Amino acid sequence: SRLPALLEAMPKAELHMHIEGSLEPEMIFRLAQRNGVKLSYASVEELRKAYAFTDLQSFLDIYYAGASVLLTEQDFYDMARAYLDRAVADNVVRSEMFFDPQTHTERGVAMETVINGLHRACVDAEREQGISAALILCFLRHLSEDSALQTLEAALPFRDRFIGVGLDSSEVGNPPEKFARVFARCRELGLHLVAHAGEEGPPEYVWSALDVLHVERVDHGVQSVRDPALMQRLAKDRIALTVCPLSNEKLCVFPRLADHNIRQLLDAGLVATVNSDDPAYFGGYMNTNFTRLFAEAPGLTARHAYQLAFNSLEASFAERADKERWQ
Ligand code: ES4
Ligand code: ZN
Repeated sequence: SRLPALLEAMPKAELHMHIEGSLEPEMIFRLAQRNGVKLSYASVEELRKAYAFTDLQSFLDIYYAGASVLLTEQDFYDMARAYLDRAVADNVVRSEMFFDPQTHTERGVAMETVINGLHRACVDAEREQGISAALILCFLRHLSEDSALQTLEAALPFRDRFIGVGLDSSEVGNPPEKFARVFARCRELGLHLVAHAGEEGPPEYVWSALDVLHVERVDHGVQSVRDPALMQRLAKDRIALTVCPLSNEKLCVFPRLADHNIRQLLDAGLVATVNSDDPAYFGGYMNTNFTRLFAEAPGLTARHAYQLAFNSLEASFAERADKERWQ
């Protein structure tokens, strides 16, 4: 049987996607019009032409501009329902979606608007389409730890509507230890902990995500191959890496998809997974990440495909009974 058909049909979990990164240019323009928000791009085509990134920061500038059209609870609901529809089509049975409250609260949108819209989309998609969906609140690492602590306080009335916290945005110069206190507080609260580390940043940032923040998974983590002792640690503790192939290509973390190191990670016994990161910006959703990776990166086999899907379910924060049902 054909490998692409297997990749598409496998039940899988998505563990690393930013819901604001699922806003397609068409929806950005539709919401801008609905809300009377002025965009600095004249058309969908002009906006899409700006999606030529050289590094993480060049992407983030455009990503935050796109998110500025989100104002009402219905906007957040519509965005998340559109993504979850798309995930179901790719046989995603579980999705853990990142959201960036500070991107919205800094513009005057209430925390409750953000969380209620996203949560209602998760509940409705679960009921109508059977996908299991959960939310992970991310702190923006280019902002201060005090801002992160205030964000956590503002989100605590909705503690039952997110399962964990993460750390995203500009990595280099903003190491995990900058957020030691807020992560310690989240740990006391029993929240799951993840952080972006080793996307553009050095292996030292992966070490401090593990040893200072006590994260359960590392988002990206692909720079870990530069440190053999770190590779051993990740393998020994079965810390999952949520790898995003098309993202890494678009942000020039690897020159070409063919140069991606995910096979090296898998063959070293690490719990690597495949994810879409910001699918509207990076050229595709889950199945496109799988099919392009397997078409272009050398040496990936059906065994690797099975391992990646298995890893994604294993590394998810879903209930054990759900995991056993999916595997
Ligand atoms: C992100 Cl690819 C990536 N890296 C760090 N932060 C992000 N936020 C949205 N996408
Ligand atoms: Zn990410």
